[in-house]
Amino acid sequence: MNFQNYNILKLSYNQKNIELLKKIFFKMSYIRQFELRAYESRLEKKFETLIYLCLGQESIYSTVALSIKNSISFGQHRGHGIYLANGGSPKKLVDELIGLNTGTNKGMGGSPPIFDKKIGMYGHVGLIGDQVPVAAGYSLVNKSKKTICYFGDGAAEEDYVLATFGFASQKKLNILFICDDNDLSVLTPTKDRRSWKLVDVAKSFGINAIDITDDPLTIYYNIKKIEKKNVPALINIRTCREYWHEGAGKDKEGKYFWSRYKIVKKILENKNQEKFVNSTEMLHKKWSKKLWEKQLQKL
Ligand SMILES: Cc1ncc(C[n+]2csc(CCOP(=O)(O)OP(=O)(O)O)c2C)c(N)n1
Ligand SMILES: [Mg+2]
Repeated sequence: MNFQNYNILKLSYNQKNIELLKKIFFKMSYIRQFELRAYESRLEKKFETLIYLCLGQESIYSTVALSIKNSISFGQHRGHGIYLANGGSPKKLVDELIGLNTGTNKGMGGSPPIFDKKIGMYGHVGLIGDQVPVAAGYSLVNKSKKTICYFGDGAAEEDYVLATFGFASQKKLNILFICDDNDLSVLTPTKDRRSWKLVDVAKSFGINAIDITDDPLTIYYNIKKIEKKNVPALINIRTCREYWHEGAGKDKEGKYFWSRYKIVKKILENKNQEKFVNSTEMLHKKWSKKLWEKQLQKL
């Protein structure tokens, strides 16, 4: 099934929505150009540690960060976008990826566990979904801030993730679970792994749950509806991973592939925003090249 328009909100591109989309696109381009340079540097073997790129999934992190202020984020191994969208230091992120002690985790963790208390981001430690019960524990003692907990569709199958839904519901936690549903656990599609839908399971625990595509305005307006209620909620967001699960390589674009970045770019271009789109991409391309080159010299 093609999820490109799955439960998409059909909104008019009026001035307000165009301005909102431009803000989101700006962040998407920032993340994308950072990741593309990371990809190239890894491909050219300028560094050789593990790398989990979030290319293709930028709209999720960009939109969530713009929709909810003053939150705490828990990420899984594909966490660069969460970190950058929430104001993390790109320099510290490069340093972490290339193993310098000036990195987010002193260069000891690399790509998967990006952690920076300064911006309220906690990474996971290796088991997929292990951040989910930890995020619930955090939320239990920090009720004033919304805790946002990201995990993948593969991690959604772990018992401790499902058990956390029950706990969050019982304790009425101020937590938003976001499943980055790229339909893949490494290389295995969801249809070969399970027959149930995550939203149905979450609902059975009494959690408000929705299943949508990664269109920025659809994410934004759905979050606005649930954001103010300080109770647990889950958003399953259908998206496409564009690059390999790990490492520097591009996934084959299957029958149901879409690039949300390219779609958003096209929408803005069609709304006479070509100049903005080009200057934004150029700005981030130049910035990322300079940043990566400078930090790589330290190796
Ligand atoms: C408990 C556990 N089982 C298996 C693995 C190996 N593993 C690492 S990433 C991954 C796939 C995770 O898929 P998903 O949660 O959908 O995240 P995505 O990579 O798609 O972002 C697996 C199975 C692991 N790290 N932990
Ligand atoms: Mg996945």
